[in-house]
Amino acid sequence: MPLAEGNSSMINVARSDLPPLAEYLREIRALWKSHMLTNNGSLAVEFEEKVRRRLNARHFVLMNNGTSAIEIALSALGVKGEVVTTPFTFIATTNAIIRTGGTPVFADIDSRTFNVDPARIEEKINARTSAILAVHVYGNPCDVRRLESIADAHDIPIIFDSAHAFGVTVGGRSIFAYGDASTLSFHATKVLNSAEGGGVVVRSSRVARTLRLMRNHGIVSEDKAVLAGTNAKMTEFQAALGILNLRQLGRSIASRRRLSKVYRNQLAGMEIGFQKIVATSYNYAYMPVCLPNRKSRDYVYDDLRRHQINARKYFYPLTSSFAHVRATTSTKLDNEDVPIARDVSSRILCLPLYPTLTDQEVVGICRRVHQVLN
Ligand code: T4K
Repeated sequence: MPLAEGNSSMINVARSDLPPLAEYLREIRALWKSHMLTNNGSLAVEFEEKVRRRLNARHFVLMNNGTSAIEIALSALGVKGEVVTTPFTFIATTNAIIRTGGTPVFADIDSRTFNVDPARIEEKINARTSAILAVHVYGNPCDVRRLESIADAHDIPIIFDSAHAFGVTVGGRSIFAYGDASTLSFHATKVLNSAEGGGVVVRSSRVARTLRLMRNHGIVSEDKAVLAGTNAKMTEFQAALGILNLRQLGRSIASRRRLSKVYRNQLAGMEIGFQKIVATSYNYAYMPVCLPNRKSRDYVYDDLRRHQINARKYFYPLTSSFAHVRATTSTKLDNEDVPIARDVSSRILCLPLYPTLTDQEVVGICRRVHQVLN
């Protein structure tokens, strides 16, 4: 049975924003003259500067995706050894630590914000700790001040995986004003997308220089490379998409805000928990809900699937439970150590949320949830 009348197509958890095709063609037309498609072309430079200004950041280094951004940020900050982090995240966060030679050490999360709990982070810090890597889960800001002061007290860098958090502010300030580095993703499923893309915000000019070098093999001139970098450059086609999507971002977030409100109103009174949003200005990146238990979460997930609605269990399972992650951890890892993350992960479900979703579709999704739970 199609959910909304006249719309029998699949409803996915996300749907990429796209600008009008004619606008995109106009934006990329010059490429057919220049034939310069990548290697820090003019559209990439323009997109980088537009993002920097939008985030009010001192430095922003544009890259090819959010995963490279974390890996390169960790390398540029010289992170080696144990990295205290959250298991309630997309696997990219944890893999980036492992791929750069680090060892993830997992700290539990806060049951209301779903972000890593600073008190639990502090317990995990020891002489081998080289950094903190926290995630603004679903774009909801971490306790940035407390995490910064813990990092300062132990003289270690703090990196925020801000893949979900474009444009978010906390305490009236951009969340990108905090930390030694904040990484971004412009993946197709993100609030701001360039199909694939990402980058790193930093305050230090020295680190920004290193990031730029690392993004292009450490090349400084035709006959000189100075460090073992990689290729993390964005193409002109992606940058063009990013520029145009950035232009319509305000409208896109306004639609997300409206739809989130419809969800909250429709689901009110049910046995459903919502994330406690602590942002001053939020981007409504996801619509996570906590069902009463794992069984009901799975029932709702399966029922929605049968009705062509692809909600997603972000983030289940915890990254700490994957075998390749367990194999790298120095601490004897067991999810016993992160009981809140384990509980939230077993009950979480991200419902569809994207600007072109309609109010009627949201009402229909909530009606299904209601039917399953009652
Ligand atoms: N840190 C965090 C906290 C992250 O969440 C992520 C990525 C990263 C770091 C790494 O950033 P990137 O290296 O990816 O830039 C998706 C995304 O691929 C991933 O970017 C995202 N987090 C993660 C939470 O979700 P999947 O495997 O669930 O994606 P997929 O292909 O199932 O797509 C989900 C839905 O989105 C589809 O049902 C339809 C829609 N969609 C998908 C694509 C690919 C579109 O509308 N357009 C598209 O082009 O991982």
